[in-house]
Amino acid sequence: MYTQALDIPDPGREASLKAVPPPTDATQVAHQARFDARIDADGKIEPQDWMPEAYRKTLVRQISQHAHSEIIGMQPEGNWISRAPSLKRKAILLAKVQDEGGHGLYLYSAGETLGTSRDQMLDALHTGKAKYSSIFNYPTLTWADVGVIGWLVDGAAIMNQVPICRCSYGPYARAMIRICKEESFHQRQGFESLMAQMTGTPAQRAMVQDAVNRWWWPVLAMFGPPDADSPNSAQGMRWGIKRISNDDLRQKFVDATVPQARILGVTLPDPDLHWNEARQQHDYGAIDWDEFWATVNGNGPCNSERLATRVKAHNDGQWVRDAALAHARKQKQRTLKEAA
Ligand code: FAQ
Repeated sequence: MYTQALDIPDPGREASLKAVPPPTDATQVAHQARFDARIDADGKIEPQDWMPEAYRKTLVRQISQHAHSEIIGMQPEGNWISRAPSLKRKAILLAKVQDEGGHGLYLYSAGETLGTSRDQMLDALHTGKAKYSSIFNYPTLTWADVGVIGWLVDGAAIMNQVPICRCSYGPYARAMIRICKEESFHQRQGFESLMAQMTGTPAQRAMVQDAVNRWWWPVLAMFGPPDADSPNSAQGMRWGIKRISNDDLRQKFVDATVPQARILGVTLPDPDLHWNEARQQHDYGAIDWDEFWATVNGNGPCNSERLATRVKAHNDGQWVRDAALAHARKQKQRTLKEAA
């Protein structure tokens, strides 16, 4: 269902590639030719390989935004760890939130292979210069929100991330393989939790429906702006970083989710959502892009709370980093002394 077997070619996209300055001297031209040939042959670029500066910059942007999304994404569900309704649900939720922290670590490590330090990436997050996914600026009001995040947010994340397992940059592609396996468990546990709630009382069913109503549209927006308004897509696809466009992934997600909603017994809050026999896909209603951009630009329901929590956690953890560095220094000195 969350397949990567879909590259949707669009020759028109070549025309809108971002202006990337061509190399000038002969060595650079040869490097560029080798790089282009490897991309055209669907090969991998590794950290030690020559790469255009714009490719490196794009990867640092996307990988660090992705890492930031994973660690900020721990907060909405983390809020519910102390209030999970049973020991079993608490253990599952703890494991899931820890997984998201782990995804952040793999991704910051992948970002570091491009020559940018974790401190630099975190500084960009903490000073509000770097983006993270819009979806994590929405509140988790009830326990049902935790299930809906697993079902819909992780479902959307897998749809977007499975194709990145085939990204042209080796360390990012390899990190995504494990991340996608874990996201798959996250999606299933969310669906299973909602299934349990939907077989409960009318109040529990109403709580699930209310959560679905609040999350559906922000989840659709999570795939990014429409292709026509996506400045990075054409170049990202030319470089094999992005394999499937924002709109095509969004469509695949809607088509995969409608039957799941039917099994759960919830209604997706879109009167325009229906099967289009001619297209063999679902039509769906208009996304509120003003709300999306307001959230991306810092004015969503929880942006300031999320960032403040993150900065506080970082500052509170300073003593741990200091202690680890002091210990490493001592160990190094001891090794040098022994060798002398
Ligand atoms: N939120 O030209 P495009 C998860 C920005 S992880 C905020 O289309 P691109 C796991 C975009 O950065 C979720 N900003 O850009 C989890 C760009 O701005 P810039 C994160 C957004 O890069 C689950 C501008 O709009 N996943 O959920 C968003 O080609 C549960 C124009 O956009 C990833 O990061 C947005 N939703 O495509 C954790 C996956 N969409 O940078 C906890 C990797 C767009 O030029 C609990 N990333 N923007 O200033 C990608 O696939 C891509 O970067 C896209 C955006 C598809 C997000």
